[in-house]
Amino acid sequence: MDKTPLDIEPGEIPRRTRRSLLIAGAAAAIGGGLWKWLNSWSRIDGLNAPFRKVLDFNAAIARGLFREGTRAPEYERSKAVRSFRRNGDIGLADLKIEDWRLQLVGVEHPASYVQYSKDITLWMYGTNPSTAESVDTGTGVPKKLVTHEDDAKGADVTMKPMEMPEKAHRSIPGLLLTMADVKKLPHVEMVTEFKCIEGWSEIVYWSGVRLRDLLAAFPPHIESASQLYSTEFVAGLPEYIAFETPDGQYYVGIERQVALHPQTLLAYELNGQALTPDHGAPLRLVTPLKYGVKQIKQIGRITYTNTRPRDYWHEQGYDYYAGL
Ligand SMILES: Nc1nc2c(c(=O)[nH]1)N[C@H]1C(S)=C(S)[C@@H](COP(=O)(O)O)O[C@H]1N2
Ligand SMILES: [Mo]
Repeated sequence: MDKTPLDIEPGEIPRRTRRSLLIAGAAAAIGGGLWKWLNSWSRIDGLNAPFRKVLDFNAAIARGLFREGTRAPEYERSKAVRSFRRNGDIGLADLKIEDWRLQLVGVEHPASYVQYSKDITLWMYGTNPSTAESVDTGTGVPKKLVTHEDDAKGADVTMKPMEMPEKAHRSIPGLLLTMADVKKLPHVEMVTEFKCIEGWSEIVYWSGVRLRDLLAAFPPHIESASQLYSTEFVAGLPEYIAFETPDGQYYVGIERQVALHPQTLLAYELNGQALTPDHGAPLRLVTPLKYGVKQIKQIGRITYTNTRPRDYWHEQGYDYYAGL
């Protein structure tokens, strides 16, 4: 497979490439961020991304990843825990996976994709009937359908019926991607240490796709992005990526450097098995560069943005960046 700029990882950049990346970075700076590299990237087949042209990833790598060449340690698969601890159930529901869509906001030329929707907020996520509030016929007491005695938070982790957000309706155009769309991106596996701010950590075996491959397949809207960029910044890439659960109850934001990092995944498997609802089915964020609070489970919406997104635990007083 041909190497694309996205395949280049910090630490394995050959000297010649490194020089051309630096030149590219300098060209971007000289051109006031307007320097654009025509990307003939065609690694992903079958994705309807006719405008995947500009993507200034060379400069992104030169300025961001390049400098931030840190990688979290990776482990042998045998070191991974067999049963990963569960913690935090805000915004989680037992979704019908076939009814799930990834809402993607901020792509360039959204209407050019088959996955285009004039208003992604109208998407209805179905939940499995088994998780609807069920009542013990004998006692009339509501049954907890999923409880995890051995969890960090014990029985606090439960599946609740999903309540969709109240709509003071503002329509948002964007894409509605299926799991099949996500799985067309290159599959990657990673065994890394997961750390929770509460003090526990476990080694976990994840599979999924790189977030930066999603960005490459569905490039951000460059005009609006580049307006806000001084020569300091990379044209064509948003400063932040915002994530929300389908019901909007849990939400996080991460910076561009983290979004582009090769160990930042949209994970759909844990120990080689599809994620369970309590671990964030069907798709969650995994990044060993951040504490667990940022690793949002059950993603419903991803938004490319230059404005720092809302963040659930930051609003509760925690550090926004939650970096390790
Ligand atoms: N939707 C959602 N994602 C979430 C949380 C949550 O409450 N809701 N909690 C976070 C916290 S604090 C941690 S430690 C991890 C735990 O992930 P796990 O349950 O798969 O171990 O999920 C993170 N992602
Ligand atoms: Mo956590």
